[in-house]
Amino acid sequence: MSLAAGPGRGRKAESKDLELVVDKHVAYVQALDTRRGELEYHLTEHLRISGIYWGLVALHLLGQPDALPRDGLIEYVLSCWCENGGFGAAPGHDAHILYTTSAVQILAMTDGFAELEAKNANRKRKIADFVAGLQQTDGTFAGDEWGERDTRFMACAFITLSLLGYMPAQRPNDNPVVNVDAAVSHIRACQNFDGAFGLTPGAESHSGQVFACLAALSIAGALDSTLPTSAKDRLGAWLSERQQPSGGLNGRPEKLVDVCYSWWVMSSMSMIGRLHWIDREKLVRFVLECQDPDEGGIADRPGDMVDVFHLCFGVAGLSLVRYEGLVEVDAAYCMPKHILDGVLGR
Ligand code: GRG
Repeated sequence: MSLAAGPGRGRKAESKDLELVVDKHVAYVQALDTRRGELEYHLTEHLRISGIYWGLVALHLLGQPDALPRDGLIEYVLSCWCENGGFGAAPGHDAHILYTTSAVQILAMTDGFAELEAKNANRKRKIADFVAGLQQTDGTFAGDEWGERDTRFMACAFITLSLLGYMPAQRPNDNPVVNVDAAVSHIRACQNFDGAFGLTPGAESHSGQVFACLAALSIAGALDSTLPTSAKDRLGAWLSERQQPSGGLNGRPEKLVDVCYSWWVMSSMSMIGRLHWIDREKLVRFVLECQDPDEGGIADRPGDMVDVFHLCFGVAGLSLVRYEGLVEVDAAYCMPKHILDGVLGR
């Protein structure tokens, strides 16, 4: 649905007098790049390309995919390319899998793969080689040449490879040797007695890691074989306990609620088919309470400073629970579903 809206118009109030201030959020994202005089702009340079991904996802889901100039986005992404095949967070920064994933997601959302390959027809393959080269013998992925490992990087690897068409199942005869079975075995080893997943085997369960593991399993086509119904029930029970009396969700027991868990928890619930195990109305109300109704943007909790990370994951969480008028999001990729249908040919 298009959002041809006048200034300040919000989405139909779903939660008593609260409404999603769509136009304010769009204007908030558009203004981010004009704040170069502010200290915060420079302090966040180390994650700039992910910031662009968060803003672009929010715009797409809000129904305003063209609110940032396409050519400028693609030019910026290409300026973050590194000779080793990955992307850094900003021009001149070292390549890392986190920023490589954001770069490829932006290119997918802007239909920019032709521009990526315009100067060098092998760039997709070079990115795939960079990602594959980060896999370790135990199936884990390092984030960069320095070797830190984390289940997040597996999700990044599979998101990136699949968007480029380089998962082994997509291109069996021309593949940069990724061992999907070893990765899946490692994810299984990260599952805890409570049904949830941690950063490494034995590490505390955290809903962000649950998302990362389920996204990787889902893209690898191994979700159902890894999690039978009883395992989904146990995980779903742990995830449902993340909802607190305020309606917001936390990432693990005894921690504060945070809007971003409307994504990490709810996308996980979606992937295991248990979205309805959360009180939707209370969650929607909590997310709407975290908006800045005047300037746009969403904060972690009501009254806090807004930022584009929480805007992205707040809006994406609302999309998962089918908030009226939002474009449908894909739970494993955190990108518009219709774009993935095109890129993945599904
Ligand atoms: C495509 C969306 C997308 C992601 C790619 C990077 C990644 C794969 C997944 C990240 C998953 C993750 C670990 C999310 C959690 C982020 C977060 C808010 C961590 C905060 O952790 P703590 O310990 O906070 O600081 P708590 O709330 O536990 O106190």
